[in-house]
Amino acid sequence: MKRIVIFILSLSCAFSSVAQQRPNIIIIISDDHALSTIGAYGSTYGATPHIDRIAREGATFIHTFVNNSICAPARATLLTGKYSHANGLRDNHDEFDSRQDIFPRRMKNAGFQTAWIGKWHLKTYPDGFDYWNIVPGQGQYYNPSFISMKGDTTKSTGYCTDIITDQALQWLDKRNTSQPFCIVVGQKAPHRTWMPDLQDLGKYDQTKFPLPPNFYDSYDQRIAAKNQDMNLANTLKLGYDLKMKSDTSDQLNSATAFTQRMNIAQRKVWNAYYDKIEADFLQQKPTGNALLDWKFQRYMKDYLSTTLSLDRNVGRILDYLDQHQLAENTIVIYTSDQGFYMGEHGWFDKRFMYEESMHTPFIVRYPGVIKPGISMPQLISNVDFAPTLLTVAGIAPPADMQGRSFADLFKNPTAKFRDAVYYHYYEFPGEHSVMKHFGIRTERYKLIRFYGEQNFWELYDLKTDPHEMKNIYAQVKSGNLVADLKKKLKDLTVTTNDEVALKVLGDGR
Ligand code: SGN
Ligand code: CA
Repeated sequence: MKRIVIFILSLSCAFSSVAQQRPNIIIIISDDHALSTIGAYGSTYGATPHIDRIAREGATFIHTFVNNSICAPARATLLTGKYSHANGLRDNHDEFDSRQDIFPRRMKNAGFQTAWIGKWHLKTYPDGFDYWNIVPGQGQYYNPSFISMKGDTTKSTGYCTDIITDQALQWLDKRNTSQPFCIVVGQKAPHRTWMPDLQDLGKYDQTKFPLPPNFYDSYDQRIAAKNQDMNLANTLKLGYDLKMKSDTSDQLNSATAFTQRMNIAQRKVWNAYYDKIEADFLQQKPTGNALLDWKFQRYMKDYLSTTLSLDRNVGRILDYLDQHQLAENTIVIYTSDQGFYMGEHGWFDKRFMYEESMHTPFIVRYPGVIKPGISMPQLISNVDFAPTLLTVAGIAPPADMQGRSFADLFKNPTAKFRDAVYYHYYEFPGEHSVMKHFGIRTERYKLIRFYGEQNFWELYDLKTDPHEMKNIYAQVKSGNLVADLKKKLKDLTVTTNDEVALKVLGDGR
């Protein structure tokens, strides 16, 4: 008996010393964070010093793409390492089956302490975590509610980005320090309707934002782009989006809705700021392109102000790691569920396979493994995140995960990875009216197949046309380039077993 006890004790000591060596993992995933507004990706607006710090101390993957640029599907892919058609989450209306094989459950089973805090947005509750505390649906910016593991909902007081971070840090405080941990911090910001923290109101009031070069786009040769409902000119509302009380043009408008959840003190500061903006607007009465420019400027100010708190809270997490001697043995990842349009093509929102929304930030700090400050050019897909995370945790990814681990790139930053990434968007008809499409992006080209009521191809040469304004498909369709890209696309639909795409391609239309 004594011998057995000693054996078990020595085994558990061995396990815990292995556990000590395994890195902790923190994944901060924001919602709709456009690369164009992040310093590490070239933005000059100074909104992201702490995210930029992760980049300075780690690696910035400059070609990371999502396989379906919309929230819930991107989160399902992060969890499962599978494409939307394989994990069942094609659009925001689908329900996620949380009992399926997700990387955090594998980590939990291997001795990691796991948690998901903040925005989850998968309809069903999390399963397979040690701990979770999530905001319902999209969550609220002010005094947000949280759903606990017991299933009850509690309203908190304060600003959501702060509170989600508070909760993450509290969980870290209470965790069992004999185990490595993996925590996902799901921030709501900077999702529509871009409500900044009170302390950040007005921070960009002196900034005049230049229009993106393709702000005025006539959508020539691009039917789906022409038919969308996500443009600043018509879709973006003065009331609903830009908080102007005098806009009563649509049912959704309620500048009062913004302040509904606020307490008196919060509402007072909020109204004082926006009432002044509105008074100025009503005096100027801009029309035509001047009105469009005014909308663009306000959109940029609200959005960037919202990212100030997001970044500040990234800084709080980094500080916590420093103060608790955890920085050296913790991998920190900053990413977003997808990218966002900041006026490119005249748009906000995401969904399209064009660069601004398909592209997502992925910045990782891994002390002692990743050389600080490196820029990684390889094509990465968000389907690769889960197998990579398992690999760095010392767990073999299961064979049916469709993504591939890129953990080797951390040590060998010049190694080759993918030659193409795959994409498929399904939510049509739906909010913002973006037609269904799938396709591939290679280092230089992007081939897109729109299908459904209308069927057509688009092809972009990203080297000569980085803003994706010239669909060259009709010009070059019979050449070798298109034949090669179509073959690559077909191969990916076969290897990923995307039956819907295969059927569309099989139709030969
Ligand atoms: C909400 C937004 C949309 C946005 C979707 C999806 N409308 O419905 O503009 O495209 O979320 O966003 S809002 O009126 O509620 O703001 S996602 O990031 O969750 O996929
Ligand atoms: Ca999102």
